[in-house]
Amino acid sequence: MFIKKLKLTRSVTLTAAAIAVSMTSAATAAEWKGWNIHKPGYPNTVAMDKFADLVKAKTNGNVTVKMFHSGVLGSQPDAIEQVRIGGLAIGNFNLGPIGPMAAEANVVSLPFIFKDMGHMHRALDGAAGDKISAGMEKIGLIALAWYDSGARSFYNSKKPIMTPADVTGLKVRVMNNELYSGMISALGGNPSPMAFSEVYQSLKTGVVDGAENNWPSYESTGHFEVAGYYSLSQHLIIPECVCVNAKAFNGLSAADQTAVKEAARESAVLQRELWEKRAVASREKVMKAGVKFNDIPNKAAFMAAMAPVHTKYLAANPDLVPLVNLIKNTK
Ligand code: BDP
Repeated sequence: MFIKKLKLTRSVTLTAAAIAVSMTSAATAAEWKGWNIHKPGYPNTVAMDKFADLVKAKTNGNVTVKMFHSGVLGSQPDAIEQVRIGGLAIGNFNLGPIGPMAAEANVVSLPFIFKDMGHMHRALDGAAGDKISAGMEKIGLIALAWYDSGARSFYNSKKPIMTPADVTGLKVRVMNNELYSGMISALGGNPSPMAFSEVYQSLKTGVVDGAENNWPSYESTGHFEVAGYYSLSQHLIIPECVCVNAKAFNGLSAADQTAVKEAARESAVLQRELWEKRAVASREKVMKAGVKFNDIPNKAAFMAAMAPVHTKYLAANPDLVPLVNLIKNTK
C-alpha cells in the first residue's frame, strides 16, 4: 500500500517535472540543419562533421547540428540565401558567392588581391577579417570561423594556358559573381556562370571548355577526367566560412554562443591541416592520371590583364577602397 502510494506521488511529480523539462527544452534546445557542398572525405566535410560533434559536446546537447553534405540541400547561392533567412541554420560557404550579397565580403574575389595563403590568413585573422565579418552580419550571416580553399587556377579541355591570350575565345565556367565574369572577359574569354554540380557534365559535353578551381575540387569532382590541362595561374585565393544564421546564433545563451564559436574555430584548425595534405594528395592523384600540368612562373601578364576588374569595381564601390588597402598593406 505504502509503495503504491509512493509510486503515485512520484509519477505525479515526475509528470510535472517532465512537462517542465520539455517546456525548457522547447525554449532552448536548437536543432540546426547544416549545408555543405563537398563529398564525404573532403577536408570541409570532415571538419563540418567534427564541428557538429563539438557543438553537441560543448553545449551539452543544447545545440545539435545535422549536416547535409554533397550539396543535397541545393546550390550554394540558394543555400546562402536560406541561411540568411533562417530556412537553414548553418553552412560552409565560399566567400565567392557571398560577395554579390555583402560588399565587404566581395573584396576577397578581386583577382590576385592576396599574395599567397599566408597573406590571406593574416588578413582574415586580423582587422580586414573583422570588417568582412561585420559586412556579412549586415545581411544576417555570422562568420564563426574561416576555412581554407587554396588557390584557384585555370583548367580546360583544349590546351595549356601560358599567357592571358590563351584564354581568348575559351568558354570558362565561373561561380556566380560578376567579378569572375569580368575577370574572364578581361582575358577575352566567354564567362559562363554555373552551379558547381553542373560543371562536370558541361565540361564533358563541351558546353564549356574550362573552369577554374583548387587541386582538391579539381580532383574530387572528377573534372580532371574531362578537362586535362591544368595551368597554375593561382589568380584567386578565396577563403571560406562556417556561417550561421544571425538570429539562431544570437538566440543562444552566452555560454552556448561561446561553445559554438569554439567548436567552429577548432574545426577550422582541423580543416586547415587536412586541406594542406589533401592539396598535395589531389595534385599527385591527377598527375598520375595523366593531367598535363604547366606552371606559370611569371604571373605579371595575368595580373595586368585582370587589373581593370579592380579599377572598375573600386570606381563603383569607392567606400571599399580602405578595406582593399588594408588587405594589401597587411604584412
Ligand atoms: C570549391 C568551393 C565550393 C565552390 C566550388 C565552385 O569549396 O564552395 O562551390 O569551388 O567552384 O573550391 O563552385
